[in-house]
Amino acid sequence: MIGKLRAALGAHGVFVRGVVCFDGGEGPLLQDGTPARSVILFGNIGGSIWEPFSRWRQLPENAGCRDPLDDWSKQIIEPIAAAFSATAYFPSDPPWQPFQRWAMQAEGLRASPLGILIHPEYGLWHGYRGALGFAESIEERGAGAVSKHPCDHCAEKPCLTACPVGAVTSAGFDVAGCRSHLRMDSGRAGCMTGGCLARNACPVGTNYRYSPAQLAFHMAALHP
Ligand code: B12
Ligand code: SF4
Ligand code: SF4
Repeated sequence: MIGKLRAALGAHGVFVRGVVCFDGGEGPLLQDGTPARSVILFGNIGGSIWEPFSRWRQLPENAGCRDPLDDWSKQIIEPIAAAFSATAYFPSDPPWQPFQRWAMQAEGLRASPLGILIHPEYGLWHGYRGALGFAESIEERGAGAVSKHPCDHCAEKPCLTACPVGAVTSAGFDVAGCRSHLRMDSGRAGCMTGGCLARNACPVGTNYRYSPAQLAFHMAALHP
């Protein structure tokens, strides 16, 4: 099944990111109200989704979408959910499913000071586009294999000094401080156009960094 999912989603730049198995009713609820025994996570690696998504977005029928990336993700993942008799979950749909907790279990990732999970190869340049829940356990060889945490080996930690308003600290991320800066002229000209300066400062996975157009898109989607 994993091979079929990889083939179906790969053309869209969406990758199978890992599998989580649950015991004792801990999984999210399936459509029939019973708890899932496993979840398969899907996401982008670097700018993998940007070209397929941008082509879709340029079609006249998609011009008026309010949340185009969420709509695109649903258009490609929901039919696959139906074909596999699975329940689809999406990161922006309330109630928020614990995508990051699942990714920590599935891929062995840990959080960076920014709040987003860091991958030893892709750095901060990856995200989650959806997940499928199943009534049965799915074994995936290699799941949870990543154990190295890049932040433990990063002596200078430039992400902690790059934010102009000090919103990224080792104690956590100051959402309100970040938001108020993004509303100012300096924030509009800086982070809103070129992306979060703290994220950009991270030396890990720079080959996977998003293009300027993708960075600006995500910032606008997050802080309309
Ligand atoms: C709410 C939310 C935010 C809020 C955070 C508010 C807060 N203080 O919690 C805001 C709007 C600030 C935010 C910002 C960003 N987010 Co956000 N966000 C979410 C969302 C929708 C829900 C998180 C949540 O509460 N989950 C519920 C709990 C139960 O799940 P959990 O996994 O157990 O909880 C984890 C999080 O709460 C996390 N956490 C705690 N505090 C913070 C703070 C921040 C900023 C983040 C990102 C996470 C985080 O720690 C928990 C780990 O166990 C998730 C999608 C999702 N469903 O997970 C995306 C998500 C976490 N965000 C993501 C991203 C990429 C971002 C941004 C970089 C977006 C951008 N600009 O491009 C920024 C990062 C900050 C910045 N410098 O701009 C990605 C992270 C991918 C990754 N590699 O880990 C996610 C998974 C969405 C996705 N489609 O992939 N985000
Ligand atoms: S700059 Fe260093 S501490 Fe900050 S996220 Fe990157 S690896 Fe982690
Ligand atoms: S987006 Fe800008 S203000 Fe917000 S945390 Fe990143 S660098 Fe700081």
